Amino acid sequence: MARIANKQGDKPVGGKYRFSFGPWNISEGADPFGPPVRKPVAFARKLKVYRKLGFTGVQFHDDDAVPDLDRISAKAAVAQAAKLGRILKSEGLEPEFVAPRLWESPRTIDGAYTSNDPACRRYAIERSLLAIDIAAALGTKNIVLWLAREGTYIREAKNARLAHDHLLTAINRMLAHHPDIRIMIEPKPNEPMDHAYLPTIGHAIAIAYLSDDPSRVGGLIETAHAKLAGLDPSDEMAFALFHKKLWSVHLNDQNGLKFDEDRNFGAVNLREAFNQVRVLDEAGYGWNGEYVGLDVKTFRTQKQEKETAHLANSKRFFELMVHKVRTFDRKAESQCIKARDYEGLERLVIEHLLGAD
Ligand code: 3MF
Ligand code: MG
Repeated sequence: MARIANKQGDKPVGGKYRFSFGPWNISEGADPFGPPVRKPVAFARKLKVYRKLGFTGVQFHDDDAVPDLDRISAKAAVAQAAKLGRILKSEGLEPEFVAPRLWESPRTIDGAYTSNDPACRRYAIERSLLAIDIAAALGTKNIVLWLAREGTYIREAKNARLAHDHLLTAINRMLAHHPDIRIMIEPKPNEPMDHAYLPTIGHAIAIAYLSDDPSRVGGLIETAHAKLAGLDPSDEMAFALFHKKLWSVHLNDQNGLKFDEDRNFGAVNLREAFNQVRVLDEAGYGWNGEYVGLDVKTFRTQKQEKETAHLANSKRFFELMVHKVRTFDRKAESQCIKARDYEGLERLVIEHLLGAD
């Protein structure tokens, strides 16, 4: 088995953040109620956008990297991925991760790893092993599992205890397939499922410790997903950081408990954005090569000409927030904490965010 060449993690980047997104973040505006409203942008053209917007990391679904994956041979898929890896290099880009897309095939209708049909479960694992081969050929060791269809609409339809055993089996098969790959679970509590398995980072980390190699199973936290679970995203991140298992983030924002909005980072709740950046910056997130991923989508109402503005904007909001975090008066903060003057602390934070200090 060829070793994966890229050495993410070897080069501290000195507190300077590196940014990534996936091709799905330049979207055509389709939603469940209507067709696309913007013209598709060819993948090669999307790649040209990255550097222009100041991004260097590319996130992939397996079939973003190798289209029609289920219809070509594994050998052809790997060759195509290797070619794409060379293109990325020539564009000055790096693949951040590959995520097996396990939510579109007819064989994943009833779930992928947790399908009630053993043949469908086998398909899901085989496809995931191929995604690992694609990742290796592209030059990344990171595999993301967004467990889109693992869960139920009809609670009695699956044995939830057994479903977790199936998830663990799948994770262990992936770990055994390549000695370098590591798995990042991206928890999400609902949508498309009514209730998803592994809905929070706590669930993800619990299963990581049960796996055959806990050091290679961690998480990716998305702001909107944590908020959909009714949780504070910065506390979710802090929990994963405490376990040294926050290996990527999907920063964005979410306006309450509704469909997954993927709004611009910080656009809904500045204070929550402040606290996410604060937790990340304090913990040295990024020093081991982790990317700041922005899983943001522009609205359906956006015209084609500015269809990438949300990416540049979210990156800018993040950077401005880094400045806010680093210029926060820590001395005044600790005085407030020492005196248990939490009204004073609140005033300090809000005045700082409003630029009144
Ligand atoms: C769904 C998501 C996904 C994942 C992506 C990579 C389309 O809510 O956030 O974005 O991030 O599949 O895991
Ligand atoms: Mg995401």
